[in-house]
Amino acid sequence: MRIKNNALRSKIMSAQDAARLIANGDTVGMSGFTGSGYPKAVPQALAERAGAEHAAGRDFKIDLLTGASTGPELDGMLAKAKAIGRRMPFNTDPIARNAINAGEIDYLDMHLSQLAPIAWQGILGKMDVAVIEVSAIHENGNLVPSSSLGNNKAWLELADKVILEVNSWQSVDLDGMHDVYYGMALPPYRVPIPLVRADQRIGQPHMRVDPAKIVAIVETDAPDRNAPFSPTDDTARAIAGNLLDFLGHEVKMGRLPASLLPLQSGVGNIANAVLTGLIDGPFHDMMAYTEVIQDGMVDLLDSGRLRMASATAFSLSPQGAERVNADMARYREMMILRQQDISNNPEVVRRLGCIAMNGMIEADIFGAVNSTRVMGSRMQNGIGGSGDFARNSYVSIFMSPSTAKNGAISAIVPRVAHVDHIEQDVQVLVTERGLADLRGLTPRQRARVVIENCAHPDYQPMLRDYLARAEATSFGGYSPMIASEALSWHQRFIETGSMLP
Ligand code: 0RQ
Repeated sequence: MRIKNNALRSKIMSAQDAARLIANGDTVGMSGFTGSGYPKAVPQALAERAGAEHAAGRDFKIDLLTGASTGPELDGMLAKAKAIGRRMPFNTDPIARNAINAGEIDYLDMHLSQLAPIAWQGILGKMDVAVIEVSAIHENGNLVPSSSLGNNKAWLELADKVILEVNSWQSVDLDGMHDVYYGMALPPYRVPIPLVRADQRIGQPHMRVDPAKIVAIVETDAPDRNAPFSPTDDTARAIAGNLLDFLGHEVKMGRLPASLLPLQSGVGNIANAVLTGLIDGPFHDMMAYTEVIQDGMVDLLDSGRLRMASATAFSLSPQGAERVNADMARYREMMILRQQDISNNPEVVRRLGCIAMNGMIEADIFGAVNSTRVMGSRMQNGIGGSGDFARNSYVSIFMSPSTAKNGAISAIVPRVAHVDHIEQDVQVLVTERGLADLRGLTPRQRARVVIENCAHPDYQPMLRDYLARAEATSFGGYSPMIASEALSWHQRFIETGSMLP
């Protein structure tokens, strides 16, 4: 039995009845981070309800706050039902993405560490309802989180009403994996977070909630989204190889310890390939202080190379989830899931000296990175945790294939069409062609290294030519540019379907 508190058992109801407790215009905080630990039944019932309200000619929309991305049963269904007004802080759902880009959803793309503090400041108004997935409820009313912790603690504290989904698909052995820290406060009462090692626990395993606020409990048995990874291709392997050579070189130079520093790894196939590559690398006794635990990180734990992974959520393939669920009691000894204002906390990331490894859409010759907006305007996903880590890490690495869309797009451009990470927050760029170590280089030096080491040969002559003309004609010589041409590659792609002339 997952719900051990008898008084709370009386609040069990259907998802449809629970969804009726959410009103048009409500601000709703839901659980969920990278497709794990999100509520599965109430959002679907809410989408049905929104459809019925709209059919009857009435408005029905909620403002939706989560940890990060969720699953098709949440973002997808609610977006399809046109039931989302404002959405933050991160989305990867394709239906919601289209609605965001069509201007139908007001999307706020935010640093993931900052949403809970901003909500606490009252900037987002009051939170009406929290809908939180848990894996169990203890006799004393404490909640065992499920496969993500995200902003759940904050939403439980801030919301007027709480709806819980108790999901029996989640392993009972998740109990004890989480570290919920109750010491956060807003300035001027904020104190140092007492975390000095990635493997340290500073809180308690369960979340607290005022039982009087719980208005509904819904029982579910549905799996997390768990998107499969594509098989690692040559490009991903080459990027991983370049990155691992760099890390090995840094150890040799005495700038990194042999066990490296806590690893942060973004999501996606390339990040996964890097983690898999580390299994055969020379590094032992590693730790991860990151956002998500993906399949590659589980492999790395099982190889014995990685000792401990701290994150806020799982982001596993279906096979990966099956494997971890079947052996959760063992993994619990090697994993800690924290709330995202701790997992991504700039103070902690800076103190631990994380090695940040994130994907990008494009970088420019000076090293500024666009992580979010295709051609400068179309939202892909969001900045996610990349900014939390990039600015504060010991070394900040961004990686991407050198081209996209079968070579029609260069990932190395004269100027990025949107800046998520300024050049000061980008120390290393990696593509399958090579690696640019930008530390200690001026903009003009950076430009040469980026073009020669990272750009695709189809685009190198164009980049060299642009730089030479910029150096000759630029208004200022510090970081040379030709303003009328800097974004012309993007414009050419928009007009012709290719950045190549
Ligand atoms: O488009 O889906 O239409 O095929 O972008 O690109 O190559 O599959 O790479 O999965 O690593 O994603 C930056 C989006 C990279 C990701 C980004 C197109 C490409 C494809 C995806 P299709 P790939 P990845 C921790 C850290 C921000 C959040 C973050 C991201 C699609 O890494 O969201 O870092 N980062 N979080 O074709 C046009 C280019 C392109 C391009 C790629 N230059 N121009 N399209 N694409 N480069 C995790 C969390 O925060 C939760």
